[in-house]
Amino acid sequence: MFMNLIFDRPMVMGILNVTPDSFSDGGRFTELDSALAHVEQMLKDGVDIVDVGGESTRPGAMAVSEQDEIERVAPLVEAISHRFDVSVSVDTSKAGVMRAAVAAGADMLNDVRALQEEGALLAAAELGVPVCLMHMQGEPRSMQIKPQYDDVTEDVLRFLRGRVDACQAVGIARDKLLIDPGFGFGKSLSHNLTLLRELARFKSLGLPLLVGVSRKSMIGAVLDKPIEQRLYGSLAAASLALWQGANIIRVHDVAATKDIVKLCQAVLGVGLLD
Ligand code: 8Y7
Repeated sequence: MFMNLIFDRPMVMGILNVTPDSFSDGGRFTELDSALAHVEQMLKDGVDIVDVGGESTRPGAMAVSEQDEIERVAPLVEAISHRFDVSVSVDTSKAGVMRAAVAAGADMLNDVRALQEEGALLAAAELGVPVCLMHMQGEPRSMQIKPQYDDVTEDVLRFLRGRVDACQAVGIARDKLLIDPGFGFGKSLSHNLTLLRELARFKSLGLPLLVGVSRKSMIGAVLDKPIEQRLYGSLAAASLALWQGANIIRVHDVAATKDIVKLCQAVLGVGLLD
């Protein structure tokens, strides 16, 4: 289903969170049902890719077992890919989840650990689907404690170049890769703002660029606003990213983002990848 990574226009990736339900049996059906209703709404709003995640990677979050993650993600991926004509991305770092997700119909992998977990490189190479390599300093549990860089953009670029090389070394074709500087993942406010200001430098890798800033703390810190009041700030940040060549914007608010993508696209015209 995935359009073989032709980025002639910027795309919107809608975030679908699979929240674990405290009700063991009864909860499952409503959980799946409300997730599918959310996908349906995102499709009406013009979403291009739905990103399904079974592990919380929010700052301070705890790890989830592979089995739990598979049980959360696989049935949902299967239901979405059977029911809807949309590309499905799975947000995971675990080789077993990657295999189960692609078997269930996932079109793309989104790994905040850039395939550094045991067996992940090999799994991605075997599965042959596109993979987004994201930069993170540290682990979610502790990454915001004291992030440090010599030159944040240069350091993140060097890391991503290294991961692209590691992928190519195990036979993952370059045209299957996307990169993402990982806003908010082991970065201070000033690191995040610098990365956004210098985002165009990531185009030097010649790979599609994915950006996720939706409702993140960097927006909250600048505006001094809680999560539910960060939409306008998120749209401004997404516009700045699009202006510098971002190819996919990962967001909660699909309809609003679709408007600014169209606007940016109209101003930029063709040639968004270079
Ligand atoms: C990102 C992400 C999250 C991001 C990519 C949140 C899973 C935190 N952020 N994946 N995931 N890029 N590629 O606030 O920025 O959505 S989770």
